[in-house]
Amino acid sequence: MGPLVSEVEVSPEKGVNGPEPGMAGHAAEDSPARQDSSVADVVGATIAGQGVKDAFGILGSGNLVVTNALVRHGARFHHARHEGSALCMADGYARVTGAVGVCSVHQGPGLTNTMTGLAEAAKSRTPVLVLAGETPAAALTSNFRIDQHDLVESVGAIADRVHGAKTAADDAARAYQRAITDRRPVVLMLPIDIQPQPAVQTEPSQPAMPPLSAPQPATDAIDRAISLIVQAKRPAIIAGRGAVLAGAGPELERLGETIGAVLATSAPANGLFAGLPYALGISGGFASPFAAQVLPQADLVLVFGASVNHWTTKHGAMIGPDARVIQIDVEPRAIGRNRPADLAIIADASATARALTAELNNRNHTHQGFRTSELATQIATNTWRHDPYDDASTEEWIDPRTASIALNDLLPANRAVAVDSGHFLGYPSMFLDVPDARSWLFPNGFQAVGLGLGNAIGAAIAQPDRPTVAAIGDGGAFMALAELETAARLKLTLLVVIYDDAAYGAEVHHFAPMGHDVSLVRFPDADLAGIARAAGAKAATVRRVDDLGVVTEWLANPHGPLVLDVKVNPTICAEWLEEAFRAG
Ligand SMILES: Cc1ncc(C[n+]2csc(CCOP(=O)(O)OP(=O)(O)O)c2C)c(N)n1
Ligand SMILES: [Mg+2]
Repeated sequence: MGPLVSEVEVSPEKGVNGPEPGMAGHAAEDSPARQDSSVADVVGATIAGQGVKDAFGILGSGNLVVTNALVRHGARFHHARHEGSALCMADGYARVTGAVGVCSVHQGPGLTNTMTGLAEAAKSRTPVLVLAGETPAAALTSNFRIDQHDLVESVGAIADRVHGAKTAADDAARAYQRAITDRRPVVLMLPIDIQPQPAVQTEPSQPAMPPLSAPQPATDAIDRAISLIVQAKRPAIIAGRGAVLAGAGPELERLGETIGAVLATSAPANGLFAGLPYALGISGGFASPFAAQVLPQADLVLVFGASVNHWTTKHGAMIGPDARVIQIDVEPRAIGRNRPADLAIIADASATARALTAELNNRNHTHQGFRTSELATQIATNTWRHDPYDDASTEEWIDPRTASIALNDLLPANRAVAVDSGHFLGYPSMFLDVPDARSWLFPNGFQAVGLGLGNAIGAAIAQPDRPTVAAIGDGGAFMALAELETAARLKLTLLVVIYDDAAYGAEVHHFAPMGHDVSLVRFPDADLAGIARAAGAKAATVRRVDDLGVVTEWLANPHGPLVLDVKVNPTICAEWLEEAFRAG
Protein backbone atom coordinates (compact mmCIF):
# COMPACT_ATOMS: atom_id res chain seq x y z
CA MET A 1 0.00 0.00 0.00
CA GLY A 2 1.29 3.47 -0.89
CA PRO A 3 1.86 6.29 1.54
CA LEU A 4 -1.24 7.62 3.22
CA VAL A 5 -2.45 10.65 1.34
CA SER A 6 -3.22 12.88 4.28
CA GLU A 7 0.11 12.26 5.98
CA VAL A 8 2.05 13.09 2.84
CA GLU A 9 0.06 16.12 1.83
CA VAL A 10 -0.54 17.76 5.15
CA SER A 11 1.12 17.30 8.48
CA PRO A 12 1.70 19.67 11.34
CA GLU A 13 5.45 19.21 11.10
CA LYS A 14 5.62 20.15 7.44
CA GLY A 15 2.57 22.33 6.91
CA VAL A 16 0.44 22.28 3.81
CA ASN A 17 3.16 23.81 1.68
CA GLY A 18 5.94 23.20 4.15
CA PRO A 19 9.52 22.04 3.66
CA GLU A 20 10.39 18.52 2.56
CA PRO A 21 10.64 15.72 5.10
CA GLY A 22 13.86 15.96 7.03
CA MET A 23 14.12 19.70 6.48
CA ALA A 24 11.43 20.93 8.83
CA GLY A 25 12.57 18.72 11.66
CA HIS A 26 11.13 17.91 14.99
CA ALA A 27 9.99 20.57 17.37
CA ALA A 28 13.04 19.75 19.47
CA GLU A 29 15.33 20.60 16.57
CA ASP A 30 13.61 23.88 15.79
CA SER A 31 14.94 27.21 16.88
CA PRO A 32 13.26 28.52 20.06
CA ALA A 33 11.56 31.28 18.05
CA ARG A 34 10.05 28.74 15.66
CA GLN A 35 9.05 26.44 18.47
CA ASP A 36 6.38 28.61 19.99
CA SER A 37 4.96 30.16 16.89
CA SER A 38 2.51 27.68 15.38
CA VAL A 39 -1.06 27.02 16.40
CA ALA A 40 0.01 23.57 17.68
CA ASP A 41 2.73 25.19 19.81
CA VAL A 42 0.30 27.69 21.27
CA VAL A 43 -2.26 25.00 22.06
CA GLY A 44 0.37 22.91 23.86
CA ALA A 45 1.69 25.94 25.74
CA THR A 46 -1.82 27.05 26.71
CA ILE A 47 -2.79 23.62 28.02
CA ALA A 48 0.45 23.45 30.03
CA GLY A 49 -0.32 26.96 31.26
CA GLN A 50 -3.52 25.66 32.89
CA GLY A 51 -1.28 23.80 35.35
CA VAL A 52 -1.15 20.40 33.63
CA LYS A 53 1.64 18.32 35.15
CA ASP A 54 1.15 15.00 33.34
CA ALA A 55 -0.26 13.84 30.04
CA PHE A 56 -0.72 10.42 28.47
CA GLY A 57 -1.08 9.24 24.92
CA ILE A 58 0.37 7.84 21.75
CA LEU A 59 2.13 10.08 19.28
CA GLY A 60 1.53 10.29 15.58
CA SER A 61 2.02 13.02 13.02
CA GLY A 62 -1.25 14.66 14.06
CA ASN A 63 -0.32 15.29 17.70
CA LEU A 64 3.46 15.20 18.04
CA VAL A 65 4.05 18.93 17.74
CA VAL A 66 1.31 19.90 20.19
CA THR A 67 2.54 17.28 22.67
CA ASN A 68 6.14 18.47 22.35
CA ALA A 69 4.94 21.99 23.14
CA LEU A 70 3.02 20.68 26.16
CA VAL A 71 6.22 19.05 27.41
CA ARG A 72 8.41 22.10 26.66
CA HIS A 73 6.05 24.11 28.81
CA GLY A 74 6.37 21.88 31.83
CA ALA A 75 4.15 18.79 31.54
CA ARG A 76 5.52 15.23 31.62
CA PHE A 77 4.31 12.93 28.85
CA HIS A 78 3.78 9.23 29.53
CA HIS A 79 3.69 7.13 26.41
CA ALA A 80 1.18 4.27 26.48
CA ARG A 81 1.06 1.33 24.06
CA HIS A 82 -2.58 1.63 23.05
CA GLU A 83 -4.78 4.72 22.98
CA GLY A 84 -7.55 2.85 24.76
CA SER A 85 -5.35 2.48 27.81
CA ALA A 86 -3.84 5.96 27.39
CA LEU A 87 -7.34 7.39 27.82
CA CYS A 88 -7.88 5.19 30.89
CA MET A 89 -4.59 6.42 32.35
CA ALA A 90 -5.74 10.03 32.00
CA ASP A 91 -9.09 9.01 33.53
CA GLY A 92 -7.39 7.22 36.47
CA TYR A 93 -5.08 10.17 37.00
CA ALA A 94 -8.10 12.48 37.17
CA ARG A 95 -9.95 10.17 39.56
CA VAL A 96 -7.20 10.10 42.19
CA THR A 97 -6.05 13.71 41.88
CA GLY A 98 -9.26 15.58 41.05
CA ALA A 99 -7.27 17.37 38.32
CA VAL A 100 -8.05 17.20 34.60
CA GLY A 101 -6.55 14.09 32.97
CA VAL A 102 -4.92 14.91 29.64
CA CYS A 103 -4.56 12.48 26.74
CA SER A 104 -3.01 13.16 23.33
CA VAL A 105 -3.83 11.07 20.26
CA HIS A 106 -3.48 10.95 16.49
CA GLN A 107 -6.51 11.67 14.32
CA GLY A 108 -8.80 8.94 12.97
CA PRO A 109 -7.66 5.57 14.37
CA GLY A 110 -5.82 7.21 17.27
CA LEU A 111 -9.12 8.68 18.36
CA THR A 112 -11.32 5.66 17.58
CA ASN A 113 -9.01 3.58 19.80
CA THR A 114 -9.96 5.75 22.79
CA MET A 115 -13.71 5.23 22.46
CA THR A 116 -14.40 2.69 25.21
CA GLY A 117 -12.39 4.62 27.78
CA LEU A 118 -13.95 7.84 26.58
CA ALA A 119 -17.45 6.42 27.09
CA GLU A 120 -16.44 5.32 30.59
CA ALA A 121 -15.06 8.77 31.42
CA ALA A 122 -18.27 10.36 30.11
CA LYS A 123 -20.52 8.05 32.13
CA SER A 124 -18.44 8.45 35.29
CA ARG A 125 -18.20 12.22 34.72
CA THR A 126 -14.40 12.36 34.80
CA PRO A 127 -12.81 15.61 33.65
CA VAL A 128 -10.52 14.54 30.82
CA LEU A 129 -9.11 16.60 27.96
CA VAL A 130 -8.22 14.70 24.80
CA LEU A 131 -6.02 16.47 22.27
CA ALA A 132 -6.78 14.82 18.95
CA GLY A 133 -5.50 15.56 15.48
CA GLU A 134 -8.19 15.97 12.84
CA THR A 135 -8.13 15.65 9.06
CA PRO A 136 -8.49 18.99 7.28
CA ALA A 137 -12.03 19.93 6.29
CA ALA A 138 -11.01 19.79 2.64
CA ALA A 139 -9.20 16.43 2.80
CA LEU A 140 -12.26 14.50 1.74
CA THR A 141 -10.37 11.44 0.57
CA SER A 142 -7.97 11.10 3.51
CA ASN A 143 -7.73 7.57 4.86
CA PHE A 144 -7.96 9.06 8.33
CA ARG A 145 -11.23 10.84 7.69
CA ILE A 146 -14.19 10.05 9.94
CA ASP A 147 -16.78 12.26 11.58
CA GLN A 148 -14.81 12.83 14.77
CA HIS A 149 -17.31 15.32 16.14
CA ASP A 150 -20.31 12.99 16.01
CA LEU A 151 -18.21 10.02 17.11
CA VAL A 152 -17.16 11.55 20.41
CA GLU A 153 -20.52 13.17 21.08
CA SER A 154 -22.19 9.79 20.57
CA VAL A 155 -20.45 8.40 23.65
CA GLY A 156 -21.27 11.42 25.79
CA ALA A 157 -18.04 13.40 25.46
CA ILE A 158 -17.93 17.04 24.36
CA ALA A 159 -16.45 17.79 20.94
CA ASP A 160 -14.58 21.09 20.70
CA ARG A 161 -12.17 22.43 18.10
CA VAL A 162 -9.28 24.76 17.48
CA HIS A 163 -10.91 27.04 14.98
CA GLY A 164 -7.96 28.98 13.67
CA ALA A 165 -4.78 30.98 14.18
CA LYS A 166 -6.65 33.93 15.67
CA THR A 167 -8.33 31.91 18.43
CA ALA A 168 -5.81 29.13 19.16
CA ALA A 169 -5.15 30.04 22.80
CA ASP A 170 -8.79 30.78 23.61
CA ASP A 171 -9.90 27.54 21.96
CA ALA A 172 -7.43 25.52 24.02
CA ALA A 173 -8.25 27.26 27.30
CA ARG A 174 -12.00 26.92 26.69
CA ALA A 175 -11.75 23.18 26.05
CA TYR A 176 -9.72 22.66 29.22
CA GLN A 177 -12.17 24.71 31.29
CA ARG A 178 -15.18 22.87 29.87
CA ALA A 179 -13.78 19.57 31.12
CA ILE A 180 -13.87 21.07 34.62
CA THR A 181 -17.14 22.98 34.52
CA ASP A 182 -19.11 20.27 32.68
CA ARG A 183 -17.28 17.49 34.53
CA ARG A 184 -17.01 15.53 31.32
CA PRO A 185 -14.36 14.47 28.85
CA VAL A 186 -13.74 17.07 26.14
CA VAL A 187 -12.06 16.21 22.85
CA LEU A 188 -10.23 19.19 21.39
CA MET A 189 -9.92 18.56 17.67
CA LEU A 190 -6.75 19.95 16.14
CA PRO A 191 -7.17 20.10 12.34
CA ILE A 192 -3.78 19.29 10.91
CA ASP A 193 -3.93 22.04 8.31
CA ILE A 194 -4.53 24.64 11.04
CA GLN A 195 -1.86 23.30 13.44
CA PRO A 196 1.23 24.51 11.49
CA GLN A 197 -0.18 27.98 10.77
CA PRO A 198 1.61 30.86 12.50
CA ALA A 199 -0.48 31.61 15.57
CA VAL A 200 -1.96 35.10 15.70
CA GLN A 201 -3.30 34.67 19.21
CA THR A 202 -0.62 33.34 21.57
CA GLU A 203 -2.23 33.91 24.97
CA PRO A 204 -5.82 33.41 26.12
CA SER A 205 -7.72 36.70 25.93
CA GLN A 206 -9.09 36.32 29.46
CA PRO A 207 -7.85 34.82 32.72
CA ALA A 208 -8.89 31.30 33.68
CA MET A 209 -12.38 31.09 35.10
CA PRO A 210 -12.58 31.08 38.89
CA PRO A 211 -13.68 27.73 40.36
CA LEU A 212 -17.44 27.25 40.26
CA SER A 213 -19.06 27.90 43.61
CA ALA A 214 -20.96 24.96 45.01
CA PRO A 215 -24.76 25.23 44.51
CA GLN A 216 -26.26 26.02 47.94
CA PRO A 217 -29.50 24.41 49.13
CA ALA A 218 -32.66 26.54 49.22
CA THR A 219 -33.79 27.45 52.75
CA ASP A 220 -37.26 25.95 52.33
CA ALA A 221 -35.73 22.69 51.10
CA ILE A 222 -33.61 22.53 54.25
CA ASP A 223 -36.71 23.24 56.39
CA ARG A 224 -38.64 20.44 54.73
CA ALA A 225 -35.72 18.06 55.11
CA ILE A 226 -35.46 18.93 58.80
CA SER A 227 -39.11 18.11 59.38
CA LEU A 228 -38.53 14.63 57.93
CA ILE A 229 -35.27 14.20 59.87
CA VAL A 230 -36.78 15.07 63.26
CA GLN A 231 -39.48 12.42 62.76
CA ALA A 232 -36.96 9.73 61.84
CA LYS A 233 -35.98 7.10 64.37
CA ARG A 234 -33.38 5.26 62.29
CA PRO A 235 -31.81 7.44 59.60
CA ALA A 236 -29.22 6.27 57.08
CA ILE A 237 -26.93 8.22 54.79
CA ILE A 238 -25.98 6.71 51.45
CA ALA A 239 -23.30 8.66 49.60
CA GLY A 240 -22.26 8.30 45.99
CA ARG A 241 -19.61 9.69 43.73
CA GLY A 242 -21.24 13.13 43.75
CA ALA A 243 -20.47 13.28 47.47
CA VAL A 244 -16.87 12.22 46.81
CA LEU A 245 -16.43 14.90 44.16
CA ALA A 246 -17.95 17.50 46.49
CA GLY A 247 -15.47 16.52 49.22
CA ALA A 248 -18.48 15.91 51.43
CA GLY A 249 -17.00 13.19 53.67
CA PRO A 250 -16.33 15.35 56.77
CA GLU A 251 -19.69 17.18 56.57
CA LEU A 252 -21.58 13.91 56.13
CA GLU A 253 -19.73 12.49 59.10
CA ARG A 254 -20.89 15.47 61.24
CA LEU A 255 -24.46 15.21 59.98
CA GLY A 256 -24.46 11.48 60.65
CA GLU A 257 -23.32 12.12 64.21
CA THR A 258 -26.03 14.74 64.78
CA ILE A 259 -28.89 12.58 63.55
CA GLY A 260 -27.56 9.17 64.60
CA ALA A 261 -27.32 7.78 61.09
CA VAL A 262 -25.56 4.72 59.79
CA LEU A 263 -23.34 5.50 56.80
CA ALA A 264 -22.97 3.63 53.53
CA THR A 265 -21.70 4.32 50.03
CA SER A 266 -22.41 3.27 46.49
CA ALA A 267 -19.71 1.01 45.00
CA PRO A 268 -17.97 3.89 43.12
CA ALA A 269 -17.80 5.92 46.38
CA ASN A 270 -16.26 3.07 48.38
CA GLY A 271 -13.85 4.38 51.02
CA LEU A 272 -15.65 7.66 51.69
CA PHE A 273 -16.40 6.67 55.29
CA ALA A 274 -13.37 4.42 55.78
CA GLY A 275 -12.63 3.73 59.43
CA LEU A 276 -15.73 5.41 60.89
CA PRO A 277 -17.52 3.40 63.59
CA TYR A 278 -21.01 3.56 62.06
CA ALA A 279 -19.91 2.99 58.47
CA LEU A 280 -21.44 -0.14 56.92
CA GLY A 281 -19.30 -0.05 53.76
CA ILE A 282 -20.87 -0.51 50.35
CA SER A 283 -24.64 -0.61 49.90
CA GLY A 284 -25.92 -2.96 47.20
CA GLY A 285 -24.66 -6.17 45.66
CA PHE A 286 -21.30 -5.91 47.46
CA ALA A 287 -22.87 -5.11 50.85
CA SER A 288 -21.81 -7.37 53.69
CA PRO A 289 -24.62 -9.57 55.04
CA PHE A 290 -24.72 -7.38 58.16
CA ALA A 291 -24.99 -4.14 56.15
CA ALA A 292 -27.72 -5.77 54.09
CA GLN A 293 -29.56 -6.55 57.31
CA VAL A 294 -29.23 -3.06 58.85
CA LEU A 295 -29.80 -0.72 55.91
CA PRO A 296 -33.38 -1.81 55.11
CA GLN A 297 -34.32 -0.99 58.73
CA ALA A 298 -33.76 2.71 58.11
CA ASP A 299 -36.94 4.77 58.15
CA LEU A 300 -35.26 7.72 56.47
CA VAL A 301 -32.53 7.52 53.84
CA LEU A 302 -30.58 10.62 52.88
CA VAL A 303 -29.00 10.01 49.50
CA PHE A 304 -26.11 12.33 48.72
CA GLY A 305 -24.78 12.42 45.16
CA ALA A 306 -25.81 8.88 44.28
CA SER A 307 -28.22 7.77 41.60
CA VAL A 308 -29.56 4.96 43.84
CA ASN A 309 -29.66 2.58 40.92
CA HIS A 310 -30.27 -1.16 41.17
CA TRP A 311 -26.61 -1.76 42.03
CA THR A 312 -26.73 0.50 45.08
CA THR A 313 -30.14 -0.66 46.30
CA LYS A 314 -29.77 -4.32 45.29
CA HIS A 315 -32.89 -3.98 43.20
CA GLY A 316 -34.62 -1.99 45.90
CA ALA A 317 -33.83 -4.37 48.77
CA MET A 318 -31.50 -1.96 50.59
CA ILE A 319 -34.21 0.65 51.15
CA GLY A 320 -37.23 -0.49 53.15
CA PRO A 321 -40.66 -0.15 51.47
CA ASP A 322 -41.84 2.47 53.98
CA ALA A 323 -38.61 4.45 54.24
CA ARG A 324 -38.71 8.11 53.26
CA VAL A 325 -36.01 9.18 50.84
CA ILE A 326 -34.39 12.61 50.64
CA GLN A 327 -32.21 12.88 47.56
CA ILE A 328 -29.55 15.56 47.31
CA ASP A 329 -27.84 16.07 43.96
CA VAL A 330 -26.41 18.92 41.91
CA GLU A 331 -28.11 17.45 38.86
CA PRO A 332 -31.90 17.69 38.64
CA ARG A 333 -31.87 14.76 36.19
CA ALA A 334 -30.56 12.44 38.90
CA ILE A 335 -33.56 12.98 41.15
CA GLY A 336 -35.97 10.06 41.19
CA ARG A 337 -34.31 8.55 38.16
CA ASN A 338 -34.07 5.10 39.65
CA ARG A 339 -36.10 5.34 42.82
CA PRO A 340 -38.75 7.93 43.72
CA ALA A 341 -37.62 10.57 46.21
CA ASP A 342 -39.95 12.03 48.85
CA LEU A 343 -37.93 15.23 48.86
CA ALA A 344 -35.37 16.57 46.41
CA ILE A 345 -32.65 19.09 47.15
CA ILE A 346 -30.77 20.35 44.12
CA ALA A 347 -27.51 21.38 45.70
CA ASP A 348 -23.97 20.43 46.57
CA ALA A 349 -23.64 17.44 48.93
CA SER A 350 -21.19 19.12 51.28
CA ALA A 351 -23.06 22.44 51.42
CA THR A 352 -26.34 20.64 52.09
CA ALA A 353 -24.93 18.45 54.85
CA ARG A 354 -23.40 21.54 56.45
CA ALA A 355 -26.70 23.48 56.24
CA LEU A 356 -28.66 20.57 57.71
CA THR A 357 -26.26 20.15 60.62
CA ALA A 358 -26.27 23.90 61.32
CA GLU A 359 -30.05 24.05 61.33
CA LEU A 360 -30.35 20.97 63.54
CA ASN A 361 -27.86 22.55 65.95
CA ASN A 362 -29.95 25.74 65.96
CA ARG A 363 -32.92 23.69 67.01
CA ASN A 364 -30.83 21.76 69.53
CA HIS A 365 -31.78 18.56 67.78
CA THR A 366 -29.53 15.61 68.30
CA HIS A 367 -30.74 12.07 68.04
CA GLN A 368 -29.13 8.80 68.89
CA GLY A 369 -30.95 7.12 66.01
CA PHE A 370 -29.16 3.95 65.04
CA ARG A 371 -26.06 4.75 67.04
CA THR A 372 -25.52 2.51 70.02
CA SER A 373 -22.16 1.16 71.14
CA GLU A 374 -23.61 -2.29 70.59
CA LEU A 375 -24.20 -1.51 66.91
CA ALA A 376 -20.67 -0.12 66.57
CA THR A 377 -19.30 -3.40 67.93
CA GLN A 378 -21.53 -5.42 65.62
CA ILE A 379 -20.37 -3.39 62.62
CA ALA A 380 -16.72 -3.83 63.56
CA THR A 381 -17.10 -7.57 63.96
CA ASN A 382 -19.31 -8.22 60.94
CA THR A 383 -17.35 -6.94 57.97
CA TRP A 384 -16.86 -9.09 54.89
CA ARG A 385 -13.69 -10.57 56.24
CA HIS A 386 -15.56 -11.85 59.30
CA ASP A 387 -18.09 -13.59 57.10
CA PRO A 388 -17.36 -17.32 57.22
CA TYR A 389 -16.88 -19.17 53.96
CA ASP A 390 -15.75 -22.64 52.96
CA ASP A 391 -12.24 -22.13 51.66
CA ALA A 392 -12.28 -23.66 48.18
CA SER A 393 -8.51 -23.60 47.69
CA THR A 394 -6.97 -26.77 46.21
CA GLU A 395 -3.42 -27.82 45.28
CA GLU A 396 -3.89 -26.14 41.93
CA TRP A 397 -6.07 -23.17 42.78
CA ILE A 398 -6.48 -20.60 45.51
CA ASP A 399 -9.86 -19.37 46.72
CA PRO A 400 -10.15 -15.74 45.50
CA ARG A 401 -11.47 -14.68 48.92
CA THR A 402 -8.46 -16.22 50.67
CA ALA A 403 -6.08 -14.55 48.22
CA SER A 404 -7.81 -11.17 48.64
CA ILE A 405 -7.80 -11.29 52.44
CA ALA A 406 -4.11 -12.26 52.52
CA LEU A 407 -3.23 -9.47 50.11
CA ASN A 408 -5.18 -6.96 52.16
CA ASP A 409 -3.06 -7.88 55.17
CA LEU A 410 0.23 -7.64 53.28
CA LEU A 411 -0.33 -4.23 51.73
CA PRO A 412 0.22 -0.99 53.64
CA ALA A 413 -2.96 0.91 54.57
CA ASN A 414 -1.98 3.78 52.29
CA ARG A 415 -2.68 2.27 48.89
CA ALA A 416 -4.86 2.92 45.87
CA VAL A 417 -6.96 0.17 44.31
CA ALA A 418 -8.25 0.19 40.74
CA VAL A 419 -10.59 -2.55 39.57
CA ASP A 420 -11.76 -3.83 36.21
CA SER A 421 -15.07 -5.49 35.32
CA GLY A 422 -15.95 -9.16 35.55
CA HIS A 423 -17.05 -11.83 38.00
CA PHE A 424 -13.90 -11.33 40.14
CA LEU A 425 -14.88 -7.67 40.75
CA GLY A 426 -16.65 -8.45 44.00
CA TYR A 427 -13.51 -9.78 45.69
CA PRO A 428 -11.42 -6.59 45.67
CA SER A 429 -14.57 -4.58 46.41
CA MET A 430 -15.31 -6.65 49.47
CA PHE A 431 -11.85 -7.46 50.79
CA LEU A 432 -9.33 -4.81 49.72
CA ASP A 433 -9.59 -1.77 51.99
CA VAL A 434 -8.81 1.73 50.78
CA PRO A 435 -7.97 4.69 53.02
CA ASP A 436 -10.41 7.08 51.30
CA ALA A 437 -12.67 7.34 48.27
CA ARG A 438 -10.07 9.05 46.07
CA SER A 439 -7.93 5.94 46.47
CA TRP A 440 -10.65 3.73 44.97
CA LEU A 441 -10.95 3.61 41.18
CA PHE A 442 -14.07 1.90 39.96
CA PRO A 443 -14.27 2.38 36.18
CA ASN A 444 -17.57 0.60 35.78
CA GLY A 445 -19.81 3.37 34.45
CA PHE A 446 -19.80 1.63 31.06
CA GLN A 447 -19.29 -1.85 32.54
CA ALA A 448 -16.49 -2.49 30.07
CA VAL A 449 -13.81 -5.09 30.57
CA GLY A 450 -10.21 -3.95 30.09
CA LEU A 451 -10.10 -0.46 31.62
CA GLY A 452 -8.73 -1.22 35.08
CA LEU A 453 -5.05 -1.58 34.23
CA GLY A 454 -4.92 1.78 32.46
CA ASN A 455 -6.77 3.41 35.35
CA ALA A 456 -4.27 1.95 37.81
CA ILE A 457 -1.28 3.14 35.76
CA GLY A 458 -2.68 6.69 35.73
CA ALA A 459 -3.15 6.53 39.50
CA ALA A 460 0.35 5.10 40.05
CA ILE A 461 1.89 7.92 38.01
CA ALA A 462 -0.12 10.51 39.93
CA GLN A 463 0.89 9.15 43.32
CA PRO A 464 4.22 7.32 43.04
CA ASP A 465 4.91 7.23 46.77
CA ARG A 466 2.44 4.51 47.62
CA PRO A 467 1.52 1.21 45.99
CA THR A 468 -1.33 1.14 43.52
CA VAL A 469 -3.13 -2.15 43.00
CA ALA A 470 -4.74 -3.11 39.70
CA ALA A 471 -7.26 -5.83 40.55
CA ILE A 472 -8.28 -7.34 37.23
CA GLY A 473 -9.46 -10.59 35.64
CA ASP A 474 -7.49 -12.62 33.11
CA GLY A 475 -9.88 -11.40 30.40
CA GLY A 476 -9.28 -7.76 31.36
CA ALA A 477 -5.54 -8.40 31.61
CA PHE A 478 -5.40 -9.75 28.08
CA MET A 479 -7.37 -6.76 26.76
CA ALA A 480 -4.85 -4.29 28.21
CA LEU A 481 -1.77 -6.52 28.00
CA ALA A 482 0.40 -4.06 26.11
CA GLU A 483 0.43 -1.74 29.11
CA LEU A 484 2.42 -4.20 31.21
CA GLU A 485 5.34 -2.94 29.13
CA THR A 486 4.33 0.65 29.96
CA ALA A 487 4.21 -0.08 33.69
CA ALA A 488 7.62 -1.78 33.51
CA ARG A 489 9.18 0.94 31.33
CA LEU A 490 7.92 3.65 33.67
CA LYS A 491 9.05 1.65 36.74
CA LEU A 492 5.73 2.11 38.50
CA THR A 493 4.99 1.00 42.05
CA LEU A 494 2.11 -1.03 40.72
CA LEU A 495 0.86 -4.39 41.92
CA VAL A 496 -1.15 -6.09 39.20
CA VAL A 497 -3.35 -8.77 40.73
CA ILE A 498 -4.87 -10.97 38.06
CA TYR A 499 -7.76 -13.11 39.27
CA ASP A 500 -7.03 -15.78 36.70
CA ASP A 501 -9.78 -18.36 36.23
CA ALA A 502 -8.75 -19.02 32.61
CA ALA A 503 -12.21 -17.92 31.56
CA TYR A 504 -14.67 -15.13 31.08
CA GLY A 505 -16.01 -16.19 34.42
CA ALA A 506 -18.91 -13.76 34.37
CA GLU A 507 -20.25 -15.50 31.29
CA VAL A 508 -19.50 -19.01 32.54
CA HIS A 509 -21.31 -18.50 35.83
CA HIS A 510 -24.26 -16.81 34.18
CA PHE A 511 -24.85 -19.17 31.30
CA ALA A 512 -23.68 -22.58 32.51
CA PRO A 513 -26.51 -22.95 35.09
CA MET A 514 -29.02 -22.30 32.30
CA GLY A 515 -27.62 -25.25 30.40
CA HIS A 516 -25.79 -23.24 27.73
CA ASP A 517 -22.52 -24.45 26.29
CA VAL A 518 -19.81 -22.20 27.76
CA SER A 519 -16.79 -23.83 26.16
CA LEU A 520 -16.25 -20.73 23.99
CA VAL A 521 -15.62 -18.57 27.05
CA ARG A 522 -13.13 -20.96 28.66
CA PHE A 523 -9.48 -20.74 27.70
CA PRO A 524 -6.40 -22.86 28.13
CA ASP A 525 -4.33 -21.94 31.16
CA ALA A 526 -2.08 -19.03 30.23
CA ASP A 527 1.24 -18.15 31.81
CA LEU A 528 0.49 -14.50 32.55
CA ALA A 529 3.51 -14.29 34.85
CA GLY A 530 5.72 -15.37 31.95
CA ILE A 531 4.12 -12.78 29.69
CA ALA A 532 4.63 -10.09 32.35
CA ARG A 533 8.31 -11.02 32.75
CA ALA A 534 8.79 -10.78 29.01
CA ALA A 535 7.32 -7.27 29.21
CA GLY A 536 9.96 -6.34 31.79
CA ALA A 537 7.95 -6.72 35.00
CA LYS A 538 8.61 -8.85 38.06
CA ALA A 539 6.00 -11.56 38.26
CA ALA A 540 4.87 -14.61 40.19
CA THR A 541 2.28 -17.35 39.83
CA VAL A 542 0.15 -17.65 42.96
CA ARG A 543 -1.58 -20.89 43.93
CA ARG A 544 -1.42 -20.62 47.72
CA VAL A 545 -1.10 -17.93 50.38
CA ASP A 546 2.63 -18.64 50.82
CA ASP A 547 3.23 -17.65 47.21
CA LEU A 548 2.23 -14.11 48.19
CA GLY A 549 5.52 -13.69 50.07
CA VAL A 550 6.85 -12.01 46.92
CA VAL A 551 4.59 -9.05 47.72
CA THR A 552 6.47 -8.34 50.95
CA GLU A 553 9.83 -8.55 49.15
CA TRP A 554 8.55 -6.29 46.40
CA LEU A 555 7.15 -3.73 48.84
CA ALA A 556 10.58 -3.44 50.44
CA ASN A 557 12.12 -2.52 47.12
CA PRO A 558 9.55 -2.00 44.35
CA HIS A 559 11.47 -0.42 41.40
CA GLY A 560 8.77 -1.31 38.91
CA PRO A 561 5.60 -3.39 38.84
CA LEU A 562 4.92 -6.80 40.29
CA VAL A 563 2.39 -8.92 38.42
CA LEU A 564 0.64 -11.74 40.26
CA ASP A 565 -1.01 -14.40 38.14
CA VAL A 566 -3.37 -15.63 40.84
CA LYS A 567 -4.77 -18.98 39.74
CA VAL A 568 -8.20 -18.76 41.33
CA ASN A 569 -10.61 -21.63 41.64
CA PRO A 570 -12.88 -21.25 38.60
CA THR A 571 -15.73 -23.21 40.15
CA ILE A 572 -16.57 -20.55 42.75
CA CYS A 573 -19.46 -18.29 41.78
CA ALA A 574 -19.97 -15.07 43.73
CA GLU A 575 -23.49 -14.32 44.90
CA TRP A 576 -23.35 -10.75 43.69
CA LEU A 577 -23.17 -11.86 40.06
CA GLU A 578 -26.77 -13.03 40.05
CA GLU A 579 -27.81 -9.49 40.96
CA ALA A 580 -25.71 -8.11 38.15
CA PHE A 581 -27.44 -10.21 35.55
CA ARG A 582 -30.89 -9.42 36.82
CA ALA A 583 -30.18 -5.90 35.56
CA GLY A 584 -29.62 -6.97 31.98
C1 LIG B 1 -15.19 -4.62 26.44
C2 LIG B 1 -16.14 -5.66 26.94
N1 LIG B 1 -16.25 -6.82 26.25
C3 LIG B 1 -17.06 -7.79 26.71
C4 LIG B 1 -17.77 -7.62 27.86
C5 LIG B 1 -18.67 -8.75 28.38
N2 LIG B 1 -18.02 -9.31 29.58
C6 LIG B 1 -18.40 -8.97 30.83
S1 LIG B 1 -17.52 -9.73 32.01
C7 LIG B 1 -16.60 -10.54 30.88
C8 LIG B 1 -15.54 -11.52 31.30
C9 LIG B 1 -14.32 -10.87 31.80
O1 LIG B 1 -13.37 -11.86 32.07
P1 LIG B 1 -12.29 -11.65 33.18
O2 LIG B 1 -11.64 -10.33 33.04
O3 LIG B 1 -11.39 -12.83 33.13
O4 LIG B 1 -13.11 -11.63 34.53
P2 LIG B 1 -13.95 -12.86 35.16
O5 LIG B 1 -15.38 -12.61 34.79
O6 LIG B 1 -13.43 -14.13 34.58
O7 LIG B 1 -13.72 -12.77 36.63
C10 LIG B 1 -16.99 -10.22 29.59
C11 LIG B 1 -16.35 -10.75 28.36
C12 LIG B 1 -17.67 -6.38 28.51
N3 LIG B 1 -18.35 -6.09 29.62
N4 LIG B 1 -16.82 -5.43 28.06
MG1 LIG C 1 -11.51 -14.62 34.11
